[in-house]
Amino acid sequence: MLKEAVYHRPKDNFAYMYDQETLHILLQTKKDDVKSVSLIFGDPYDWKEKKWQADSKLMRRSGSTDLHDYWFAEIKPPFRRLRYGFRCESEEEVCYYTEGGFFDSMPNDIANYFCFPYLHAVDVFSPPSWVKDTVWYQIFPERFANGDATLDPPDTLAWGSAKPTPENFFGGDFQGVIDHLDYLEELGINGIYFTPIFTAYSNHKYDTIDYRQIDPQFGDKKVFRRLVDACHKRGIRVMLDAVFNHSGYYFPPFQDVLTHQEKSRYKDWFHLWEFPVTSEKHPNYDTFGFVGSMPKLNTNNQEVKEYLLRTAQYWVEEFDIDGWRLDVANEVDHSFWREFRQAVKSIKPDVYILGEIWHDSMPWLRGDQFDAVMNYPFTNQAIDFFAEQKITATAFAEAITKVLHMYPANVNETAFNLLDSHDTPRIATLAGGDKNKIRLLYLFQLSFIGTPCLYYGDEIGMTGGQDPGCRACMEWDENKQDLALLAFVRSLIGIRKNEPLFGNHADFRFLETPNENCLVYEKSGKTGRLLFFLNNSSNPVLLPTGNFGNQSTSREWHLSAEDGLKKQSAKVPDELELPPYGFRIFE
Ligand code: ARE
Repeated sequence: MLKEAVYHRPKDNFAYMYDQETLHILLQTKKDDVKSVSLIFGDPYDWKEKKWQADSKLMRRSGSTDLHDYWFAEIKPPFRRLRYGFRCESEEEVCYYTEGGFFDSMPNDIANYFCFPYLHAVDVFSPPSWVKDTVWYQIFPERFANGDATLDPPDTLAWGSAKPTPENFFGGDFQGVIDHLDYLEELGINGIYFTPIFTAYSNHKYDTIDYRQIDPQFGDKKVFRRLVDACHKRGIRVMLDAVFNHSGYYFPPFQDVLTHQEKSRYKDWFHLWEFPVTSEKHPNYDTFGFVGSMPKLNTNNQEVKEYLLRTAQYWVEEFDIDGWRLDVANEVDHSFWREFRQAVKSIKPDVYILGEIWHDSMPWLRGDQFDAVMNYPFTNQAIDFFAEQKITATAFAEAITKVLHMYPANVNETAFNLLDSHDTPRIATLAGGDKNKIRLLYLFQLSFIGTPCLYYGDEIGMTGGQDPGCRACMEWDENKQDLALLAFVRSLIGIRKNEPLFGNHADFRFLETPNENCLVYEKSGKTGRLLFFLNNSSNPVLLPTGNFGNQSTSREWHLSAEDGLKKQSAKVPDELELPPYGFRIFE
């Protein structure tokens, strides 16, 4: 056994409360090294005749990555306390792994064991319950629809008349969104994420001037309130973008600094290096990236803190918004985010907090800061496999398994799974315009656990490269929309909402594939199980199903744009025919 590869810590993704009674324990070992693992566990105070009363439970292999196997067990400690260790068995040996190291036989001294001291209900990671059943739709307000031409900023171009540039404006606004709520409701989404809407200089509005005002090009507070109410009436939640890492150049406190320099009462609101403060050539203050027009805010300053936290509360309190997406969340201090959580949840306990972090984000997902992060590690793998076909089915399964094992299961259930965004090229462009690939991307995203987010216009096949290319005006001319793709996405969203196994109420796992172009996965839950077979290639495939064909499936699901979902009696055949980019689903 390769002992160096055996890993556990009694926290985070390796040991966590799934709910207030249930502990999940995981162990990592070298791939294909250990044959079986048992959890040895007991209450720390349960002794008889000087002997600790430990129990044992076989752990199941919950997944494999390129390097590791993961072993999983669920325990409900009757007194909410646990000491535990692992019995690992390989071909050549048996050993016991504990906090005190490795032993040939079970150690007697309880001090050696891992310790989960107490299951406190208050410490359980608890995102709002509605998020689990949400399908998000991301809107870049300047580019969704122009519903009120009287608000257009100077030099507004005719809708869709030019390619998006970092500077141009097309006049998208809230009235435009209100006008198209029927479209969104029919699509089936039930959450909208708006990129910034507060007064700012640029077309993307990430350079805030006034955090308490709606940008006049989008409308005013009255129309925003109408928008939120109209969404709520249709069961659609509303999430706004909080750009608290930095302000815009024209944010009055920063302007005050430029004017009054050392004498400015706002000089501690920013991270200034020296006086005179200047943005000429290279800014001499901390910024987002190297962008002089985005001075970094000092979120450790009491006044800044109060100002931003009050702002966050204001939009929840006054406008009943349902969520905050936090821009550049990982460059703001943890202490600020802890206070942020308390502040907004004290107004509305089920408000959703989503951090924009592109990397492994465990430190923000321990229950005291965010409810989710934007799951770009998922995005990257989905693009590599489906859109760009750069990796095999096994490599994809291993990579996604790794992403899943980065976090506790309850964190994965609310992960914000996106395929692209206003910061990346669109999927249609990444997939070289191949709609077959896009269909598989959506099928995987919408049948995966977590909460999926669609980027406006992807559902009708819009293309666009890296920012600003991905920010074109929404195409409203039906003759230019891919209506077949739209119908397909609409029916997938419908299935996700109506079939708990397809949606977020089932366990997900990959099955070993006999063909490197084909992905096989299973969703299982209280009501049964689903088996998915996806052919990610332009050739037809005859897939031997020896490994899973004999399992008790009884119906095949047929999905068509016209009739939605139809279920037909069928078993998985010994050899499964999959057309190019085809998929089949069995129940
Ligand atoms: C503009 C130009 C860009 C140019 C950039 C730098 O459009 O082409 O590269 O300037 O000069 C907003 C606007 C952008 C604008 C930017 C600066 O939307 O159009 O870019 O402001 O003016 C990292 C951060 C992540 C951040 C991305 C962009 O970690 O937080 O970079 N995303 C948010 C928003 C953006 C927004 C800002 C931040 C600023 O979502 O829209 O930009 O408020 C890797 C790294 C990630 C990195 C990611 C993307 O994976 O690991 O950390 O994200 O790439 O670069």
